[in-house]
Amino acid sequence: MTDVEVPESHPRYDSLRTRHRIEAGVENGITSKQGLIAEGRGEAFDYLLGERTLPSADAAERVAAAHLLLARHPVVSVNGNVAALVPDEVVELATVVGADLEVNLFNRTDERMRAIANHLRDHGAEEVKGLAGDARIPGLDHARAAVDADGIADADVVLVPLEDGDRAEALSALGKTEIVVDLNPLSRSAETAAVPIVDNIVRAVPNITAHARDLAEASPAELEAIVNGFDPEAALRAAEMAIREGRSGPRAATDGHAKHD
Ligand code: PTJ
Repeated sequence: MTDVEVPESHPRYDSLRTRHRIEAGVENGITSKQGLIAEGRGEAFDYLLGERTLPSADAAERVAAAHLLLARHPVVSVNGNVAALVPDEVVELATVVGADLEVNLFNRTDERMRAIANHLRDHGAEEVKGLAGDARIPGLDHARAAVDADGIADADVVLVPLEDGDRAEALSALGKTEIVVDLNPLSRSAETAAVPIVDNIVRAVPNITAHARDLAEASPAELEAIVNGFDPEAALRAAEMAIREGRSGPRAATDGHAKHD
C-alpha cells in the first residue's frame, strides 16, 4: 500500500495515484477545483491512448528537449495541476535544461500563486518566478495575462503543460516557441503549439528530462536537425489515429479484453 491507500497491484494504480495527487492539491490550496475536471478529461483521453507514451509522443518529447537546450531563455510554466502531479520532475527538468520555473495560472489568486511557489521550493526549486506579474501577454483578460518581465515575457521557448487554448494562442502570437503537453490532440493548445506532446504530464516531463540528458553533449547543429525534422501536424494525426482506431488502447494492451475498472 502507499500513502494514498491504493495497492500497487490494482490494475489502475497509476491513474488512481494521479487522481489522489490532484485531490491533495485541491486540499492544500495548490490546484483549482477546475483542475479536478481537467484531470477527469485528461484521464479519459489517456485511457483511449492506452495509458502509455506513443512513439510519436516520445519523438515530440525529444524535440522538446532539443528546443529547451537550444533556447536563449527557456521557461517551464507551472499551473495547479502540474504542481500537484509532477513537482519534483519539473524542478529536475528545469535544472537539467537551465530553465526558469514560472507559476502561471488560469484561475490566478495570490494565495494559490504563493502556495505553488512554496510547494516548488519544498521540492527543491531555488528560484520560482511568476509572483511579480509585472508584464502582460497582450490580448488576454487581466488575471490570465500576468507574467514576469524577466520570465515568460522574456522567454524564447516556453513549456506550457495543460494550457488553455486562448493563452496558448496569445503566447504563440508573441513569437515564442511553445511546447504544449496535452492529452487531447484536438485541443486548441495542442494545435497552436510548435511542439504538441500528446502524453500524460506524469510521463512526459521525466521523458523530456531523460532526452535532455541524452542530448547534453549534442552540438547545436545536431539539436537543430532534430528540431527541423519535426512535423507537429503528423504528431497530432498519429495521436488522433491511435485514439480513433484503438490500436494502442486498453483493448489492444489487454489482448482483446478491455479493462472495466
Ligand atoms: O491551475 P490553473 O488555474 O492554471 O488551472 C489549470 C487548468 C488545467 C484547470 C486550466 O488550465 C484548465 O481549465 O484547463 P482545460 O481547458 O480544462 O484544459 C486542460 C487540458 O489538459 C485538457 O485538454 C485535458 O485533456 C488535458 N489534461 C488533463 N490532465 C492531463 C492533461 N494533459 C496531460 N496530462 C495530464 N495529466
